[in-house]
Amino acid sequence: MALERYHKKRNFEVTPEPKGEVRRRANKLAYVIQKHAASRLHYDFRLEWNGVLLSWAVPKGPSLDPSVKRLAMPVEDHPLEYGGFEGVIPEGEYGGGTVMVWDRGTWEPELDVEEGLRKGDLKFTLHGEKLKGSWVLVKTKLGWLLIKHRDEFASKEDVTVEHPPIAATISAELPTQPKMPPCALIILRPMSWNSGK
Ligand SMILES: [Mn+2]
Repeated sequence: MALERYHKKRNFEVTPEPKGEVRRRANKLAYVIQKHAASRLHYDFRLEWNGVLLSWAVPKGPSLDPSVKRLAMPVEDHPLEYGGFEGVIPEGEYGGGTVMVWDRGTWEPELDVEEGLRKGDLKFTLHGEKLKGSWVLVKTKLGWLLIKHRDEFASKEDVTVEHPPIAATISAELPTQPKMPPCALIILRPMSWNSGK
């Protein structure tokens, strides 16, 4: 695995994205999801393997509901440094738009990774802040599917919904104007003189 495709697609004199290199590490394997507001909003799902980040673009983002399958299109391997990248890729550049880290942590393969990738059936456990527990990436004719396995971290809650800060919720519930007293509802009509016609 290498980063040729990653390097070829980008002009590092223009984009703030890291150039990066293949870096094998002995510690835990990194996991990250970046929310990428490119021409189409998507979530970039990345798993460290063999010194790079294996990457899939998930248009709708992950679902905690095991009955929901989310399309995950494989994209080029990214350098490990990319996992910490947040910023704005200039318009007109590859992937132009805002990138922010949406979730991060570590992952553990549940079965042999090379065989899983070859067969198109990669089972793994995520230790993220938002995503936890057992997941699978399955290859189909249309692309890969990201699916949550049934465990204590499965839920019907939509994990991609941004919850507004508590203060904003409270102020939204407060009436913006004091209620009008009933007498103010009497409509005053201007007096008109009978002109005699
Ligand atoms: Mn992307």
